[in-house]
Amino acid sequence: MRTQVAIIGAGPCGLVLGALLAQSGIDALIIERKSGAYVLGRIRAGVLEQGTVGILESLGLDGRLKAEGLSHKGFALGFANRSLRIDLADLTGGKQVTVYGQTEVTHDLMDARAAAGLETLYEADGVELHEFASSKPYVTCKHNGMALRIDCDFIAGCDGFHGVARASVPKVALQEFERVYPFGWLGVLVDVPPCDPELIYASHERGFALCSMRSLTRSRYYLQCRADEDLSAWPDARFYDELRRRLDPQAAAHVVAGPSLEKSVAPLRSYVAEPLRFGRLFLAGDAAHIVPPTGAKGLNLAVGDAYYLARALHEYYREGSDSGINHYSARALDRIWKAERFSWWMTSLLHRFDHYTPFETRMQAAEFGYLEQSRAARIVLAENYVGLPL
Ligand code: FAS
Ligand code: PHB
Repeated sequence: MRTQVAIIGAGPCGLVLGALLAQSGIDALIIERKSGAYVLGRIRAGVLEQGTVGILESLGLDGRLKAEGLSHKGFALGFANRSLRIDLADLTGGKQVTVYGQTEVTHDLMDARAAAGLETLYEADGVELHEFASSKPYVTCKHNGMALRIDCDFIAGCDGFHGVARASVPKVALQEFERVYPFGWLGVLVDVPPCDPELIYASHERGFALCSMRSLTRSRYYLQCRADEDLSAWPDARFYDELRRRLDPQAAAHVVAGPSLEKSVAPLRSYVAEPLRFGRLFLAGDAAHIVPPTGAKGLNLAVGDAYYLARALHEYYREGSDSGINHYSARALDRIWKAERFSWWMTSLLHRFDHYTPFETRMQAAEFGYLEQSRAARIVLAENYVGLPL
């Protein structure tokens, strides 16, 4: 087979990249390890930045998003039995975020790709990357029992943190930055109305809790837990009891218990690989970086990388310029590190760290007190939360 760009991974990064390249008339084949149903079955992000919505709009993929997405102009921070509303619209000159699950974004992207007759190889086994240091890279895999070779001009590694793309780069060529947090998030998806119309990020001495949602009838709750938490020790009843203990009384009183549709533990880490280009191979999305979900940046960063890489490849194919592909890594990393900073800051502020000294615990309280007192501090939080400019 032959394509111009071989995209590894049909998550949001690979699918957005494929859609943007198609808009530029650039041929791209997506090669995905799992089935489409499996990809859709993963419950992940829930909050879209305005820039992400803009990119989906530019692709004509905002129909369902506009009909079903929830516009959120603020959220609450809870700390030591105090609550502080972060008024995003007021603090950012009118910007907001949209609550619309990653599952729905992926669904919309998949449907559009299929409708456009663009090919995705699902359930591709043994994907391997070859010769990406040369001008003639190629990908091999097994699909429907057949051994395939896909010759291409470029390979986009959009295959997530545990993918094959970054793993194909010689370790000596990579510089890796990582912080693994000493806890995880126990997440529950449940068909009950949210306990509050807006998200609540609650810091409590028992641990962090997040009240989010997917719609006005479907809630998404998270509890800070051990990184190696045993799911079987968390029947629904225990989850709701613990959630209520970490929330302010009013929010706690509005938590409706219901049978969980999904329950999982996600580890938290900050991670960046540098650089993001190796000859004809580019890394994008979780293949290149991971943020703790506290700042709701993971999905949005992945879409931002896809936007930058698509622009670079458009310049290469349509304008005959190498400038974009030569600057992709530095340009994407500049935005990635700022999102890493914000996600690390919000995680450090809101979570309970067993190893914290009394001094560090006082620093958390002072940080929250400063947010209460300073509009400037709230503006900094708000402009990062709604998303820095692309
Ligand atoms: P993805 O991991 O989504 O997609 C990569 C794709 O590549 C997958 O479909 C995978 O099957 C495929 N792949 C992997 N190896 C391959 C191979 N060898 N060959 C072919 N294909 C291969 N972000 C938030 O903002 N908020 C959240 O609440 C949140 N919760 C999360 C919970 C979990 C458990 C995880 C793991 C992540 C969460 N994230 C969250 C982050 C998440 O949304 C990612 O940022 C987002 O999925 C990134 O998209 P991609 O870069 O496309 O990577
Ligand atoms: C979610 O709804 O899954 C969600 C929302 C906000 C976050 C993290 C996760 O910061």
